[in-house]
Amino acid sequence: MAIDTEDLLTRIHAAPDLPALEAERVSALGKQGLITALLKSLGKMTAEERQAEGPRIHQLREQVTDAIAGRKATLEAAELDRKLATETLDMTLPAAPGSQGGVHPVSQVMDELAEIFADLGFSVATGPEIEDDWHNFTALNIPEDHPARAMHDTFYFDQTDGEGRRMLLRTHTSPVQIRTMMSQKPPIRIIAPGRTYRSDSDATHTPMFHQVEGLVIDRGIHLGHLKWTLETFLKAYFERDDIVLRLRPSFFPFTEPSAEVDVGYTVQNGRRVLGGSDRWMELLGSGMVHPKVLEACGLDPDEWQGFAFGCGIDRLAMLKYGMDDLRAFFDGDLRWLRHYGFSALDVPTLSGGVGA
Ligand code: 2NM
Repeated sequence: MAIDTEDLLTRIHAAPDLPALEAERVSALGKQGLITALLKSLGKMTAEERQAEGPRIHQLREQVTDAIAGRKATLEAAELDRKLATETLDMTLPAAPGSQGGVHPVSQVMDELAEIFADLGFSVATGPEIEDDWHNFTALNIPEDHPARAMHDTFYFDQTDGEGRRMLLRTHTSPVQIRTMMSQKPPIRIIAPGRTYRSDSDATHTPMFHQVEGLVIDRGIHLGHLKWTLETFLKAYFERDDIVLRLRPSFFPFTEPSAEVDVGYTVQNGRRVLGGSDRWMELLGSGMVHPKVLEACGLDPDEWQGFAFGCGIDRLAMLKYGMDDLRAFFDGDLRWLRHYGFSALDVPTLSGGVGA
């Protein structure tokens, strides 16, 4: 059986694309291929014939195999060049007018919080939503038999982590503060916004909700710093100078003393309008970080003090933008989103309208 080697190699080098090259490979080296047939013919030859033909056929196979590999590399490189040249995205193009999509009110409020607190020297800290019970409860001085740990409030996982710790969906963003205190040296000024989870569902509770907590650790920190910080934050957030706060004694395991923070409001045309001190509504929880929490994080309570606070972001959004049903936040109803959503191009800066 004769084979025109020159012709075969020319066809391989001229293969216009990968499928054409593959067809050449099959016709030469496939099960029914010419070179495969030559190799099979070796078995029927005499010893002398085989000695003469064997090396020639094997060399031919090697030559063709190399030619195919070389052509394949060339075609693939050309294909990549073509893609790089044609599949471009011009990042300088303006957004299409009337483009779909927008910023959810919760994201908008998170952006506003980051802006306002950045002006006060706070950075944004984040952490895992799947936590272990040490970071979520124990380090926060929440006792083993505390009702918040109960199965009916906390979503637990069946599995434990590698070290046998019980895993759960964080019930607040406080574990982020714990992780920050353990990994950074004071002074610390952070806010921790994010998703939190509790097994609770009715008109005013969704199983997933958003919280922002704040933490300041430094020397000589006291309740006065806490009250000023919250006042300054709320004045900027609600864009009103007449925000009045009232601190009521309360109890949290992780703060001592603890205070619930009420904000004054009036009712105008059936709507709550923040400002003044006509009526009060509870808005935040707060307090001085408990010495046991500081100690759990390796901080000496005689040297370092701090305050912390927390509140619901969904609640903050409802109050500022006048929504009345929490559940609508997570329904994904396009009409609601278009009505209450924000433009993706609307950057929330204090100078751009949000805040003082
Ligand atoms: C609140 C109310 C009061 C709080 C305390 C801490 C930590 F980690 F520093 F101990 N983080 N967050 C805290 C204090 C949270 O939310 C209603």
